[in-house]
Amino acid sequence: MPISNPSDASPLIAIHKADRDAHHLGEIELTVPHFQSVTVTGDFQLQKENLNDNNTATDARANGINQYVEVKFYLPVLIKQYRHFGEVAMNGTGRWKIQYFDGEWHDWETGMLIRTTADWSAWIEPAAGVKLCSRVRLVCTAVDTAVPQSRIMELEIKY
Ligand SMILES: [Ca+2]
Repeated sequence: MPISNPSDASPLIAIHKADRDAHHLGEIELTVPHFQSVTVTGDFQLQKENLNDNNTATDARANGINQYVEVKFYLPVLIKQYRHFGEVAMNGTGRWKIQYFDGEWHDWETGMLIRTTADWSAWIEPAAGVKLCSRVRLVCTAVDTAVPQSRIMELEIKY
């Protein structure tokens, strides 16, 4: 029904906007299954698809600084925390960072220590906070000197 009086419309608009925000914010909180459903792109040396294949026995490998794996979402999502699973051949000298894209690339987490044990890190909430983004990247910022090659069994990001 058309509303001819603007004073009648504004409360309705406010209610609708609140409903819309609640509805959409609920939908776009990233989950691990959503993160794992994306086919990655990027320029890791080897096996980039192993980063989010829900298998902690398969590793992704980088052998150069700035090599990355990218996860692109169909719609923007909210990210809040991440964890990663290590590989025992590493000696701990490798470093990663995570970037997010909201129209341009930003660092979300930097100085991530490569893991040297076959287990998960804790869930980590970067100091940069919750971000709404359409893509994320894991980037190699230092190649582990053990092989030399930086290996990661699995990365998980979620709200
Ligand atoms: Ca894997």
